[in-house]
Amino acid sequence: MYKSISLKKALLAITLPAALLTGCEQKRPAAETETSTNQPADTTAQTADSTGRKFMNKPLISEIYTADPSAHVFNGRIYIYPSHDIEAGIPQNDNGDHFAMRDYHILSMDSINGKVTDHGVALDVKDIPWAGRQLWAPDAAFKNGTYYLYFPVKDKQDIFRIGVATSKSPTGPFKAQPQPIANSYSMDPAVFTDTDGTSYMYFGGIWGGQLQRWSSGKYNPKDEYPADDQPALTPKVAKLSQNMLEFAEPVKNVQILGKDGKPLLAKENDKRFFEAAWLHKYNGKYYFSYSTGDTHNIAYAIGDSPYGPFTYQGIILNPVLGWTNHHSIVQVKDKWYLFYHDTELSKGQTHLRNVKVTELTHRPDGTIETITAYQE
Ligand code: FUB
Repeated sequence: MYKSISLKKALLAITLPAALLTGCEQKRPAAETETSTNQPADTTAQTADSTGRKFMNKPLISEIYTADPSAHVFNGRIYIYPSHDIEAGIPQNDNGDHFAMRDYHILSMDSINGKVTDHGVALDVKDIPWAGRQLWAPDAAFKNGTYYLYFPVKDKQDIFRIGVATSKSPTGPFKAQPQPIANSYSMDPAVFTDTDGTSYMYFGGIWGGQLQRWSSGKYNPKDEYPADDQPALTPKVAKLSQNMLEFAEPVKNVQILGKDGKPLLAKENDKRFFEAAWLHKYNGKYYFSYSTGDTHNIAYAIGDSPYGPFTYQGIILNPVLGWTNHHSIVQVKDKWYLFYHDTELSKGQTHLRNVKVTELTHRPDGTIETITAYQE
C-alpha cells in the first residue's frame, strides 16, 4: 500500500528529468493539495497521513516550514541547520524550481525533547554576492572560534556551487564569502570533522543537483547519466583547508561498493547515491549515509577511511511522506539521533516540509536498525 503512495510521490519529483528514465517526455502533476502559504496553514500537527498511518514523531517547529536538517552539538547545545521551505508561487517543474528558498533560519534546543528556538534569519540570498537563486540543504562546522555555514545555491549562470559564510555565533548572522568555494559544484554539502581535527566536505546530488553535468570535471549543460549496467555516479569529497574556506585538495570520488566489492550500478536505484550525503563516525568506522532519491530511502555504507571506499549496508530510514528524504545523524550525550523531514504539516506538499528527530540505534555488530517514521 505504502509503495504505491511512494510511487505517487515520485511523480511529484523535485528534479525529474523523466525523459532520461523512460525515453519519453513526462510532466509532473499539480501538487496534491492547493493550500500553500509561507507559513503552515494548520499549526496543529496532523497525526496521520492520507492512508491513516500515524506519524511516529512531531514536527520540531510549526511556525515555518523546514527541511534537510543538519544537526550538530556545539558547546553542549543542539543546533539544527535546515533549509527554510517557502511557497514561492513557482509551478513545479523538472528542475525543482519550486524549491525557491531564499534564506536560512537556525534552530536550537538544549535537549532532544526540549523547547525549540528559531533564531530568525541567519543568512539571506540577497547578501550572497555571487548567488542567483535556490538556497538548498546547508551544513555547519565550528573551528578556531568561528562557525562556518556551508550552503548550495545556484550562481547567476544557474549553476549550483557551494558557498561558505562565517559567524562568531552558531546562530549567525553569517557573512558570506565573496565567491563560492573554488572548484565546488553541485549541492548538499556535509562537513565532517574527524577525531584528528581534519575536516572533509562531502557533496553532490543528481537530477536537479546537476552532478550529472560534471562527469568530465568541467560543467556541461547537457545531462549525462551512466547506462544502467555502468557504475552509478558517485558523491564527492574534498579535505578542507585549515581556514575551512577552501578545498585543500582536488575533489575525489566517494566509492560505494556492493557486498560483492563492486561499485553500485546506475540501475540499482534503491541503493545508489542520489543526494543528501552525511558522514558520522562510530566505534572507529566511517558511516556514509545518503538519500536514494527516486526510491526515497536513506541508505548507508561503512568504510575504514573518511575517503571510503564504503560498503553498502542497508536502509536507515524508509520513505517518509513527501518525495524527498534527507537527514543527519548526531550523538547527543550517550545516544544517537536521526534528524529528518517529512511533509506532515503541509499534508504532503513535497516542497513544504518540516523537520523531526528520532533515536537511532547501532546494533552490537555496528549495523543500524532501520527506522520507519510511522507508528507500528
Ligand atoms: O531542499 C532542496 C533539496 O531537496 C535538497 O538539497 C535535497 O537534498 C532535497 O532534500
